[in-house]
Amino acid sequence: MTSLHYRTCPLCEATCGLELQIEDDAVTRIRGDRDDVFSKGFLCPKGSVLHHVHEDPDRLHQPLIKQTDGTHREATWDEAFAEIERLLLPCRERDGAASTAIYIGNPNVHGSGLVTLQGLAQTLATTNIYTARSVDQASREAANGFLYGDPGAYGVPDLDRTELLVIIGANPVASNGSLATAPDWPGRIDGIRERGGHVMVIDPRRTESADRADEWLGIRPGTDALLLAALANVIFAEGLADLRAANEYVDNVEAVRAAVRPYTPEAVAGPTGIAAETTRELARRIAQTDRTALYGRVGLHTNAFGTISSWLTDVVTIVTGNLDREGGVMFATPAAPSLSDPAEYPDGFVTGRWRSRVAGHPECQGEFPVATLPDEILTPGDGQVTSMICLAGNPARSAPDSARMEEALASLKCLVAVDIYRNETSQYAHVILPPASHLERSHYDLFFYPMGVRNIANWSPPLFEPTGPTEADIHLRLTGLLSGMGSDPDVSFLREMTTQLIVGAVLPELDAEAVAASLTGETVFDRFLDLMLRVGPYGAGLPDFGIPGQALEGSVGLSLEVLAANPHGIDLGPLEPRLPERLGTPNGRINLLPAAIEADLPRLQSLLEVGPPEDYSLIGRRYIRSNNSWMHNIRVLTKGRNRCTLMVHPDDAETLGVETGAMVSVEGKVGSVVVPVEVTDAIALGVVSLPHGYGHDADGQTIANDHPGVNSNLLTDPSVLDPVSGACSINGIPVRLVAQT
Ligand SMILES: Nc1nc2c(c(=O)[nH]1)N[C@H]1C(S)=C(S)[C@@H](COP(=O)(O)OP(=O)(O)OC[C@H]3O[C@@H](n4cnc5c(=O)[nH]c(N)nc54)[C@H](O)[C@@H]3O)O[C@H]1N2
Ligand SMILES: Nc1nc2c(c(=O)[nH]1)N[C@H]1C(S)=C(S)[C@@H](COP(=O)(O)OP(=O)(O)OC[C@H]3O[C@@H](n4cnc5c(=O)[nH]c(N)nc54)[C@H](O)[C@@H]3O)O[C@H]1N2
Ligand code: SF4
Ligand SMILES: [Mo]
Repeated sequence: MTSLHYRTCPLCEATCGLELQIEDDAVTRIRGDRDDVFSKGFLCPKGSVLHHVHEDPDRLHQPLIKQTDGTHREATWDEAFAEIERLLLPCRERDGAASTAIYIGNPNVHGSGLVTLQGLAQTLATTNIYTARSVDQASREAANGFLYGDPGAYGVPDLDRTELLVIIGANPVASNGSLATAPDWPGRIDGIRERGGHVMVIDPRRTESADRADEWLGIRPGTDALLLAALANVIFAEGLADLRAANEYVDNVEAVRAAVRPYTPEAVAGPTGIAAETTRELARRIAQTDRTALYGRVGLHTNAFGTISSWLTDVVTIVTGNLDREGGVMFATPAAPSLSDPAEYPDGFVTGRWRSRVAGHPECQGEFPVATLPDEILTPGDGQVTSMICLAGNPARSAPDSARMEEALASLKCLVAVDIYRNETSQYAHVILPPASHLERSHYDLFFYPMGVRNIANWSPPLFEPTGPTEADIHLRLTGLLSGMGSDPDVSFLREMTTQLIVGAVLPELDAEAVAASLTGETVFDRFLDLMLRVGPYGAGLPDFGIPGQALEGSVGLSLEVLAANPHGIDLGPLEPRLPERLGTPNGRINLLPAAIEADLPRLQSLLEVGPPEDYSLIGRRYIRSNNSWMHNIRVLTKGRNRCTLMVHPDDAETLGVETGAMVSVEGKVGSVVVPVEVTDAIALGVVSLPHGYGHDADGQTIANDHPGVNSNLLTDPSVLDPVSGACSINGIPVRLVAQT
């Protein structure tokens, strides 16, 4: 029997609708769902093989336990949790609660464990919390916190109404976009141009996005903050500043004018490699176009000036009157409100409430930079990390200085990994716990709709019955174990308690038990979602408990039931102005020069004095057919040419005496790799590019192991990071190149 099912793709931030054809309990085809209200049929090669992950013979179905000879053996779930109890609890007893670290990897933000993992982290009662955020968007979130009083207040480019889109250090045609949820970036970029608008890409590499845009500006890696400061400088100097509506709630504009005074286009031309006149013209264009959106991502956020760069992006947006304005940079109004809670910072957003033990890094949103995790594991003393839980992550490939990271992971007394595969990190795990697959769970993009370029709500039920515990139940069982309930706690009791605790936190005045009992949904995640949808801005309310619903034009208020009845999603319309009401700052206003940024600004001055680089500058890249350090075990995606190559400019290749296919040694401060060269004029002179997430030398993924590639993070220096947010510098790494004979 053939049937069609609809669900949102959980693999990246674009939230595409998929149409899955099922025959005899197997997926036989995945296409884009043409009726999806957001993606309208768009999908990428990864979405079309989502079922290959589900069916991958190397995907784990049973837990693995490490044996004394270092190899893993399959175990029952009871054995696995008994082993965790045997290893983890004595570590915590002996070394204290802070000695357990937790690492939360990227797929968690796409998963149904997003609610329960928070309880797990709290139960650990440790300051050693690490996530992929510090190799990603930490700096952007710090700037959100300082400016808008809420690290979760992401301004997104209003892609469908903008006239000028300036993309800085992002490649959405390959990545499908990030911190700006929009299926079909390629189509939306084309749309801007078809409307007579202009798209410009600022990137050291002429990327797939640059090829699709009107203009490409090849900047020297790590210098965007200077360019942005110069743009602000010109806008002020030429009298082009006009805050429009933001005048009513933005303070300290004059202080910013003074702060960017030294950064003239001439002063930044040397370090950025961008001619002064080009910078001037860009500044005028940004100010004089009616609707401009600046959009920065990984290339802008993950470097030593990440927070300053994020702030400056918003300074340019604000002083040209493009914040919170149609076609500019706007804030979504999600159906289920964002998970961040500005109430955590009653006196305004801060970092550095506590510091890491060894290197003294300030916490940011309660986390330390993952760059310093090996320090905490390898340095003896009170508070040393001796055990760790790794949730859907691969720090052995995604974090800086992998050689030292692996040394650290191998030294742990207890490492528990929750992962669907054995990977380069979980090879060191004492226990690996594999959750149910992406098709065996419900899905709702709690994390990504709050950064949508339209307001959308779409929920998908599980396609198949889970054959093992779900991610959330694994979190709950670990939480129970850590709370002294033994290795086999009553998970259904924990589900109920967790739901009631959530209700109590959201609606403290009501009877949590009664409200929880009234919620729809089979899982903690779905019941949480039902609650948040009901009390959200389009919600059905909880009439039985005196909470009225919101009137939705031509429709009933939202609840899980309503979403379940709409498998192609519900379009809640284009973004609407939200300021100043959205601000979480103590005085409800924006301070354009937050104290933490002002204190850090002298550091930017030093970047002006940097001379021409002696070494090459290494940057990363992403491919549409790859997903960070995984999905390399899916043959359809990995077949064809080797993508793990070092891109080199033709003139540099000539200097080095190498051609495409030649091997070079790439040598950085902390390590080196030998990799084949790909000569291409799509990269700036003096810059080389290597994708991250390769180096599959741990057994467990047959296809990935056959084409391992090299691990670019062997070269990443953990000591270079943004001191405000802890965002690590994974781009602009100085390297020497040595041709191999
Ligand atoms: N040099 C360099 N380094 C980088 C980057 C870069 O651009 N350059 N990018 C950085 C960025 S932006 C990020 S987000 C990080 C990502 O880094 P991480 O979050 O540390 O790791 P991933 O590579 O995403 O690996 C995710 C793991 O989760 C598993 N997995 C997939 N789905 C599920 C699931 O549903 N449940 C569970 N339990 N496991 C699952 C996969 O098998 C895989 O092993 O890497 C960062 N590192
Ligand atoms: N296919 C695919 N899609 C993905 C992922 C994936 O691995 N594969 N990962 C997902 C994740 S976790 C994330 S966070 C997003 C990331 O989404 P993006 O940020 O769009 O992806 P990147 O390819 O890392 O783009 C960063 C760009 O910055 C450029 N760059 C490097 N250094 C600098 C610099 O100093 N200045 C400037 N201006 N540019 C610089 C790089 O050349 C690159 O083109 O993608 C997500 N989507
Ligand atoms: S773009 Fe992202 S969400 Fe869309 S199909 Fe591809 S991986 Fe899935
Ligand atoms: Mo990321």
